Amino acid sequence: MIRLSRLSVPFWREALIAFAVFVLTLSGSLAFAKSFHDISQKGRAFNLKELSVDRGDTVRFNNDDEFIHQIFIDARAFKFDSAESDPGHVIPVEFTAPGLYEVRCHIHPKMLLLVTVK
Ligand SMILES: [Cu+2]
Repeated sequence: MIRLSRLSVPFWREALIAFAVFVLTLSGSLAFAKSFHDISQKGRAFNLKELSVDRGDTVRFNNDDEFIHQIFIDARAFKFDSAESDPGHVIPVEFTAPGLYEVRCHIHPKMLLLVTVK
């Protein structure tokens, strides 16, 4: 009995430490959980004028028109230049740096979406 109780103290200490590490890892991954945001390209326009996302989030640009679109961002902190996207296709863009970005389509120069990345 004495031997068992001597053995069980370090076991429970290790179990508690392992549990604490597990909880911290879980809360850490929740804090950095990445989200997806859907934007529609329709009628030669984005369905929103502004969007706010968290760093690491992905914006999916859905081509809901009957002709091609494209996505480009040309900022110092973040650049993106997609291929042309056919109707029904999606361009995913992961925003990896905080800032305010002008998202445009080079085919339709009037298309503009302002994305704030926190
Ligand atoms: Cu376009």
